[in-house]
Amino acid sequence: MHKPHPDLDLDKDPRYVADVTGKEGLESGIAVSFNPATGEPIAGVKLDTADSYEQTVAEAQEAFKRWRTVPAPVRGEVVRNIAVEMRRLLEPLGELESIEVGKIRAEGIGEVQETIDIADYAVGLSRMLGGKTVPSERPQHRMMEQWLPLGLVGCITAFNFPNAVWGWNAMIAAVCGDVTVWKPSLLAPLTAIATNNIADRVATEMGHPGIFRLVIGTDDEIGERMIADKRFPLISATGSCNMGRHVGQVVAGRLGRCLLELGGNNAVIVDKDADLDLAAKSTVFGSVGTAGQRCTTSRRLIAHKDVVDELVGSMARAYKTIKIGDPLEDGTLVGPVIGQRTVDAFESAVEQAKAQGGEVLVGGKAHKPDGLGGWFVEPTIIRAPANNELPIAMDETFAPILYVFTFDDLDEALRMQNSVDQGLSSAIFASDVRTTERFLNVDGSGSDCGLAYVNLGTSGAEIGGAFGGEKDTGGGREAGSDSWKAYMRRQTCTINFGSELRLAQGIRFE
Ligand code: UN1
Repeated sequence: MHKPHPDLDLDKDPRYVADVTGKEGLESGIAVSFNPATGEPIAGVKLDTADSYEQTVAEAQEAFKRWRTVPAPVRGEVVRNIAVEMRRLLEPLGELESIEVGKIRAEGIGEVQETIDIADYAVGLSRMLGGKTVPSERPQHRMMEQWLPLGLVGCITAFNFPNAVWGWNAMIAAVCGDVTVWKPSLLAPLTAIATNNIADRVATEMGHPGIFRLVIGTDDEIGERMIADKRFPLISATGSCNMGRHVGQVVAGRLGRCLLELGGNNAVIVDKDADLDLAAKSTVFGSVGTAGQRCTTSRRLIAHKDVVDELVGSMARAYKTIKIGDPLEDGTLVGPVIGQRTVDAFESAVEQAKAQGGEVLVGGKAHKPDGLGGWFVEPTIIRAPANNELPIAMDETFAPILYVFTFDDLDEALRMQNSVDQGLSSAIFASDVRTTERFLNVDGSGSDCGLAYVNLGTSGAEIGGAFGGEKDTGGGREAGSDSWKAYMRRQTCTINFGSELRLAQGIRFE
């Protein structure tokens, strides 16, 4: 049986169910979290019901009325202490992620670091949530914008970033004066409970209980209720494009606001003058990191015909040395995928690619590391036929498959890169500034993605820049730049400090 790290206080949480067999269905009111490396149950969590959801949201509304009156820099002080506590618990929390979603240790810890980074960022932001003063056309008038707390933020997260994506939302929302109600993935509820409890405990000790709330349940029971609930002016949702399309429609139907961070189908272009060693190393991390389960994973490699063989050859050699196995063991670079459904999707994509003329250069099979009964696949490289037609590559398969295409002319490479429905992340490796500037062209004719990297891979964004993508990726921006504005309500204020009625547009009404 799993012994939760004592500092995480998981077993003190009333939702935590230590003894589970793994056979409990959701109808039992318990979601069982499985270790994807072993396939064994870790523990269960009690699901919310319609009644407990209602109570949580009602309490969150009360907490919001108090929290919004706290000055923003004082709210920042709460977030600062959350970051201190996250630093203390960095390792146990990162390891819990490894156990629950199969991230290798460095990536589990790296994810918690991302939450610490966003918390630090939010602390600074708490003193910078300013509006601007705009010149008025009328004498003795002042016009200005102010930013006000928005209310309850419904935060829906996926299994693959079970800590940081909440952090991007909750830390910014907190300094903005909002209350976050988090609906985590049922594949990673333990990380969610541990994470949320840290934030809630720190805030409560500082006299601000109830700013960070959790609702745990199925999409049908809790997710649908939340997205349709007018008490959430903002729903921030991360997940598949299909999920986002539905969330977007429901929230738009009640004229709420959505922040969507959906699928990616990210390409790396490698030109003939690129530093191939750098391109190879970066693309290996981009495609096999997190077992290919990042929205930013490199899924397509578009390489110049003069360098494709050398590049893919060195990547294939590197792939063969990658240790697949226990994510907590030293030296492992690829842990499990999240479950059997992912193994099935992986196998189906490989079969389709072969049927479409793709050639499997390395990998291509499900995998069983010694002594581990969980869900693993081999990192895979598949080369598209010479005509570059490989329809399966237009889909995002959430697994470590990299499809290789070849180009001769940069415009052709850009066309290929932009030809997918999603628009999250993109990268180019090249040495000629004319090539890289063509890729970043401010006229918009280069990469059509929300993230564009030069001489680095598609994944691994740092905090501070706005994160998100265009087209079917949903258009939302989180984690940096002016993304805080999504969590606030803008008010344009006009003040007449004279004693005459002056109408805009020069209208006289006498
Ligand atoms: C995700 O996969 O949903 O840029 C987020 C990255 C990470 C975030 C990924 N910082 O790869």
